[in-house]
Parts: sequence; structure tokens; C-alpha cells
Amino acid sequence: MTKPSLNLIAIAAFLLLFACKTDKRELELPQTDLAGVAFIPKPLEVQVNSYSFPLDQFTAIQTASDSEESMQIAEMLQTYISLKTNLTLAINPNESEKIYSRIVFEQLKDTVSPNDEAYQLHIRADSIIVKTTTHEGAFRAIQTLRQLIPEKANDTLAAYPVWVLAGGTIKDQPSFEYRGAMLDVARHFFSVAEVKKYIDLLAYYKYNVLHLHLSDDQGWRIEIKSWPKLTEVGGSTEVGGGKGGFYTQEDYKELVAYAAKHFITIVPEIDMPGHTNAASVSYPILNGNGKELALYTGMRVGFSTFDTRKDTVYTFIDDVVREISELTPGPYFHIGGDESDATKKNDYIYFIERVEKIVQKYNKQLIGWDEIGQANLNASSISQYWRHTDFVKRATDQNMKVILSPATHAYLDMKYDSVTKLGLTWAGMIPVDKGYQWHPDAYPDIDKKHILGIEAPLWSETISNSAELEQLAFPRAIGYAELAWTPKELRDWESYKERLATQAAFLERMKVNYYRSPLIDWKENDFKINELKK
Ligand code: TNX
Repeated sequence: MTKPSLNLIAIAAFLLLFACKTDKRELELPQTDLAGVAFIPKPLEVQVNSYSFPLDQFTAIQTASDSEESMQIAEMLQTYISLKTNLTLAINPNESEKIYSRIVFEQLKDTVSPNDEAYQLHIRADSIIVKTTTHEGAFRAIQTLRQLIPEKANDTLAAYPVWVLAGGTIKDQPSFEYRGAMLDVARHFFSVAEVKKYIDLLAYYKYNVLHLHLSDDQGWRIEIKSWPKLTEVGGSTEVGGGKGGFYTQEDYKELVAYAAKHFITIVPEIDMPGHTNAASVSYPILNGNGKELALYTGMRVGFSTFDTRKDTVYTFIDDVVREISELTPGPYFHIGGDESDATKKNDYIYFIERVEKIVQKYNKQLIGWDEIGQANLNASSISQYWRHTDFVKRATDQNMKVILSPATHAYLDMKYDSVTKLGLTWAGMIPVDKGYQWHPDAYPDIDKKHILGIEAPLWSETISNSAELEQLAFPRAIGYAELAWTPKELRDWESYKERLATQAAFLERMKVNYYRSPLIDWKENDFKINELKK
């Protein structure tokens, strides 16, 4: 009778001793080359070693702690791996499970780097160590890890499939802290599900900002409880006369939370004093252009304005900024400020300066399109360059930071080429190579110290669903991700074009209706989902 209990003690002691120990097995892995993996954005430093890491049913994920954030990131990695391989890795397995290799998250107490998004991956024969100082860094690291997993498993090494990952060390961090995409949900409305899919794709390429253009002449897209007609009336249509739509505050919170889970900050934009027809139709007291009001479903710009000399207008703006700011954890509030052709210059300047105070009252940093540089603003406010270098100069003279969105290179709504059906051409066409071949980190006439980052806007006059959105955004948005992350010295079109070609497998797995640009020798021949859905 004493024997079994002795055995139990022996087993317990054994388990304790080897807790967390990775089992050994004989597996002859082929030689791999980490330097040859087609990462986008390209990491800062890649060192090759002589190991390969087997990812298979005996791989586990080990978290740095059992905090909610650590568990959430481990679960996201588990889901990402399962989407690609069908494997469901154990997270923090108990000692009785047979484990041959581990992906281990380590949160360092000392700093890897002063950059919160920095990470290191150390890939060896039976471990991948993910070293970061923050959860954000860990999230960026797992995007790199996803790209490290080959498309196909090797099925000759063992009786089960093994994905062979290249060994070595990656040390990485972004060049710019603001890496954004903008989606215009005002000209055409996009559902919560459609925006979430865009977030999934942006996260894979390490974007960290999604700017939502929530109001324009054709539509008001976010519920404001104190001014309900904005959405009842102003949200009721869109370009072309469709039914429009809007986010309830609950919908918006859901988007903010979904983005946060992907370490993406939502920047809300309420465009004013121009681009305000939908607001003024809802509440005519706001109108300052003296003309009769009607819902607008065309594509013209520059005809609407708020009445900048009426106090009620500022009461209205205070309510809007307050309600949206309460739902927005991120630091920014975008006030538009572009193309206010129906506003007199003095009125425009007065308006922007007064609205800046309201934004600051709710503890947000103001962002505005480059025209705002005409006003006297606080150095904490940010100019978004799209067209006017003279206005940007006035902003940087005031020590303001700049987000680069040059329309001629970074506008996702410009056509690729003469055969592109969707999109506009006013800033020229932007083929995939032109979109990639410019240097935000050596931008003419704007000192690098003023540049906060870059953003790729997608205006939606000509697009109204995910398939159309994706046709314009992909693959160009992938290039902007690299321009924002990878320093100039490590970028070149020839290398990028090869790496981009291999993104076809990911894009097709994610059912992305990307443009199969003839400039790229795509590494997948599956055209099935690439036909534009009607
Ligand atoms: C200019 S870019 C606009 C938008 C249009 C876009 C179309 C900017 C600040 N304003 O109102 O949608 O062109 O490309």
C-alpha cells in the first residue's frame, strides 16, 4: 500500500523539478534563413543563427504573467496561429502535457529600448523568446511572428505537420510613433463589421492609428445624445442617395475597444467649419452660408460653412467634442478644417482658434488638415499635411508637429492607373511603386523633428463596401506601413516588391479584394476572390 504513494511523491518531485521544461525529441529540421523571410514592414535588425524552430501540435505559448493583458495577447497569438495552421497551441500548459517547443513572452524589467513598441524575438531550436517592455511591444512582435510562419507545413519530418520557422534574432522598433490610416465613413457609411475587418488588416502591418472621418456634407455618422437630429436627419443618406447610416455610441465604443485590443488608437474627426451641410440640415441654426438647406448626395466640396460668429455654434461644438471625447480614450480629436471655401478667412481663423480651446478643455490634442496652420495655435496641436506646404510651414513655425498625408503619394482614393475603375484622379494616379517610393523621413522642406508620422487617407466618394475599400487600400496601405515603420536606409523598391508579392497568400486567406497590380509578380495564382464583387 505504501508503494503507490511513494510513486506519487516521486512523480510530484519530478514534475516540480522539470516544471516548464521542454521535452526533447529527435527531429531533423532543414536549414532555414531568417534574413530571407519576407517581412513587411522590414524589421530594423535581423541576425541569423543556425537553428530552426518547429511549430507543431507540441508547441505551447508561455505568458509573462497571468494578467488579463498577457492572457489576451497569448490568446490572440493562439487564434492567429490557428487561422494559418489549424493548430490550437496550449497556453501555459500544465506539466503533464507533452511539449517540445515554446513561444515564451518575457516582459523585461530593464528597458530593451525607450520605445514602447520595441520588441525582440530570439528564435532557437526549441524556444522563441518574445522580449518587450510593454504589451504593445508584445502585440507588434506577434505580428512579426505571424509572418515568420511559412504558408505550408512540412509533412515529411514527422507523422504530423511541422511548420519550420527560421532561427535568429530580430530587434525591431518603429521609426514613427504615428502610423495611421483614415477611413471616410461620411461619404459612404461603413458598418462596424467592415471597419473591424480593416482594423484586422491594418494591425497585421503594425499600423497604430485609425482615423475615422465621421462627418461631412453628405452625412453625420456618430450619435450625439444632446443633438439627436444629427444622425436622424444628417445620417439618413450618403453620396449617390443610398440610405447612409451611423454609429450609435455603443457601436463607436465597440470599435474603440476592438481597435484597442489591436493596439490601434481611434482618432475621431468632426470636419468643420466647412464640410458641414449634414449638420446644418439637421440644425439650421448652425448654417452660415445663407443658402437654403437640403440633404446633399453629390461629390462637390467647399460650399458649406458653420456660422462662426454665433455662440450657439460653439455650444453645439462643445457638446459634440465632450460626448465624443468621453468615448475616446486616445489623445487626439480631429477638427477637419479643410476646404472651408465658404468661410471668410478671418472667420475661419477665429473659428479654429476658438475650437482649439474647446478641444483642449476636454483634454484632447487637436489635429486639423493643413489649412489650420493659418491660425495661431498651441504647439501641442498637429497639422495634417495633404496639399499646402505654405500652411504646413506656418504650423512648424509655431512648433506644431505634422502628420504626412501628401495627396500625390499617400491618398488611397487616387486611382492606381488608367484602368482602375474606382477612385479619383485630382492628385494624379498612384501606382503601387509611386505610393512606396517617397521618403517621409527625408521629406522636402519639413524638418524630421516636426514629423509625428504618416497617414494614408481613404476618401469614400467612389467606394461603398469592404470589397471596394480593399481594392483601393490594398496593396498600397502595406507600403505606407513600411514607410512609417522602417527607416529610409533599409527600404528599397526592388526588395519591397519581392516581399509584397508574397503577401498574396495572406490577403487571399483573409479574403481581401486587393488590386493585383501588374507591377508585382504575385506569388499566388488564385484570382477567385479578386474579381470585384458587385
Ligand atoms: C479632398 S483631403 C478632401 C476631401 C475629399 C478628397 C477626395 C481633404 C482634406 N479634403 O474632402 O474627399 O479630397 O480625394
